[in-house]
Amino acid sequence: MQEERFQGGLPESPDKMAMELVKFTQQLNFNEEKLLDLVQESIIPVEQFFANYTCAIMRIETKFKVLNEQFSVKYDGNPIESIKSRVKDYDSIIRKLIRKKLPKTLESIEENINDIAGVRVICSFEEDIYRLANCLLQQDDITLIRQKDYIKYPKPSGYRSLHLIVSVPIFLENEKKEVKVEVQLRTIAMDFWASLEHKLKYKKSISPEKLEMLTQELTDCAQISASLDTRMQKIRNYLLET
Ligand code: 0O2
Repeated sequence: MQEERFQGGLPESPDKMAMELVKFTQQLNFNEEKLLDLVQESIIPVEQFFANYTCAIMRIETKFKVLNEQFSVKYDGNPIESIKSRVKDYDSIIRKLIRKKLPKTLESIEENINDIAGVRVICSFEEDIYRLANCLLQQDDITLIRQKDYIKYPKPSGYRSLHLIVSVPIFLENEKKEVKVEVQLRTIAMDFWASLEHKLKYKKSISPEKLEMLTQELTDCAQISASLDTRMQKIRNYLLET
C-alpha cells in the first residue's frame, strides 16, 4: 500500500498531498465520500510512519527515566537534569533528502535519515553522560548503529556532545518494528553553548565580518565551557570521595 501510493516520491508536505488529491478526484468527478476515503488511505501510512518514531522516543525516554531513578538512589542525586525530545519536522526531512540527493520516499527516509526521532539528555556532569550511555547500550533490546564522541573529539567549531544512533523495538498492534533514534547526551554547559551556536547558524542578517568575530568568540567560549565541565567534575569527585 505504502509503496504503491508513494512510488512517484513524497510531495512537499502532507497538506499539499491532500490538496493535490482533492484536485485530482474533483477532476474525476468522485463523490465526497470516495474522496475522503482516498485522502484517509493516503495520509494514514504517513501518519503511522511518524507515529512509530513517537513511540520509539517514548521507549528511550522511559529507559533514561528509569536509569535516572536508579542512579539517584545509588549516587545521591539525579544524573539527568532534563530530557528534550522531538520528531524531526517534515520540512527538515525533505531538505535533508534534497541536500543528500536521496529519493523522496518513505523507504528512503527510513533507511537514510537517522535523526527523525531525537532524544537529548542533559546532565550536570560529563562522567554521568558515559555512565548513562553505557547502561543504555547494555540493554538487550538496544542495538547500537553508530556512535560519535564529540566530547573526546570536539568539532572544530567547539561543538561537544555524545551522539548515539540506536535501534529500539516498538510493539504495534500486529507487529514488532525496529526504529532508529538519535540520542544526544550533553552537559548543561555543552547544551548552553550548542543552543547559542545553533541560533547563530540560522541568523541570516549578520555581516561576514561580524559572523567571523562571533564564530571566534563562540570557539573561545567552547574552550571555557569544556574547562568548566572538567573543573566541576573534579569538585564533584572530591565531594563523593570525602
Ligand atoms: P537539528 O535541528 O538539531 O536536528 P547526519 O544527521 O548523520 O546525516 P551528521 O553531520 O553526520 O549528519 O550528524 P552529527 O554530526 O551526528 O550531527 C547531527 C546533529 O548534531 C545536528 O542535527 C545537531 O543537532 C547536532 N550538531 C552537530 N554538529 C553541531 C554543531 O556544530 N553545532 C550545533 N549547535 N549542533 C550540532 P541537525 O540535523 O543539524 O539539526
